[in-house]
Amino acid sequence: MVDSNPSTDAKMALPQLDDIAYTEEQLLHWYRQMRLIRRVEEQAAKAYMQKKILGFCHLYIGMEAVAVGAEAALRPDDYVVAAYREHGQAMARGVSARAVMAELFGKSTGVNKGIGGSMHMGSAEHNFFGGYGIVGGHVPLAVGAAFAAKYRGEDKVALVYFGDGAAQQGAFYEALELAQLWSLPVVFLCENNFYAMGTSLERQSYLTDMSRRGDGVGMRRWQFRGFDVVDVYRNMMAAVEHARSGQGPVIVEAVTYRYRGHSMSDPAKYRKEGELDEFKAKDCIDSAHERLMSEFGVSAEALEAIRKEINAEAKDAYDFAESSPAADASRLYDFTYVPTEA
Ligand SMILES: Cc1ncc(C[n+]2csc(CCOP(=O)(O)OP(=O)(O)O)c2C)c(N)n1
Ligand SMILES: [Mg+2]
Repeated sequence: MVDSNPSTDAKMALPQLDDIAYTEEQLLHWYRQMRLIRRVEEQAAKAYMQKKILGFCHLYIGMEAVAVGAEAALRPDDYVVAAYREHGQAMARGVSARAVMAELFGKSTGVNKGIGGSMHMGSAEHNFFGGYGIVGGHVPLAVGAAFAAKYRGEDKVALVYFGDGAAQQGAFYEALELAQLWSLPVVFLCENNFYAMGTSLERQSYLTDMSRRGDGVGMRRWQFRGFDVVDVYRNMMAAVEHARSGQGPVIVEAVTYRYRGHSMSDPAKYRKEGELDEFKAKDCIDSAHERLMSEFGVSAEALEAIRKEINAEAKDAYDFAESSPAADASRLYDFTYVPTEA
């Protein structure tokens, strides 16, 4: 599915990644994070079916390695902007499972006091600016954040997640152009999961290597596989280093796949036969599990203990959300433009 090497141009040569090391401790942390994100979303799916969660709800199941690997390459003071499939991205940034679940339930203990909901999770404390439901509309926000960092002389980067569908939007192209023109520290991270709602990549885009969107503005770019957290980490380390070192923006594309439909109301009948199984065979949790055992000698029992611990944490988040008080509708406008005391 991944296109062949995009370019032989020296400026565009692929980075050398094999030397980027990681420790057992890091990989264990990523494994836990991916498991937690998945389990929280499985619980959310259950709650949705029971009508405990209402409205839109887009799950990230299958794509966890992308957010976890990307986050591992960032610093807490960097900026992150996301679209509407962002529960996992918020958790990878450090927002708690409780705060995410309570937000999904529309409870006052949620990360945005239950007023934002599934598509609008944000946390200033974590420099996590979005959740946005307007496809592609959030991409320029990262350019603004990166401009602020550069203007203030800070060495922060702004990372923006966007889908293959979002890469067709005008706002996206404008953002790329300005970031490149002003050499801003932005990492544009395309999560190419092969579908924009029910429309397959081939039906919506002439080019299927979305990183090539950078060619039109001369931006450093490459594509990589997003199924293994170590692969993602290495590629994102190179991308973030490029942006942080003052060489300007970079656009990278993680090839990934969502196991569920676009949203909870989508049975995903448009998939090709066998496609889902083909991608499940590359599952990011399974591959981290294998790496932990084969590279670091972690025992199957130790990993099973982690699984149980994480399941308990997700259950705790569910119970916490269920027993929390509902969002206070009278405060609907309090948090829209300016911070208001809690
Ligand atoms: C401006 C705009 N146009 C259309 C929509 C309807 N819409 C919601 S999600 C979506 C598909 C986006 O796909 P992609 O960017 O690949 O993200 P994914 O859902 O795969 O994560 C569309 C067209 C929207 N929300 N905003
Ligand atoms: Mg998509």
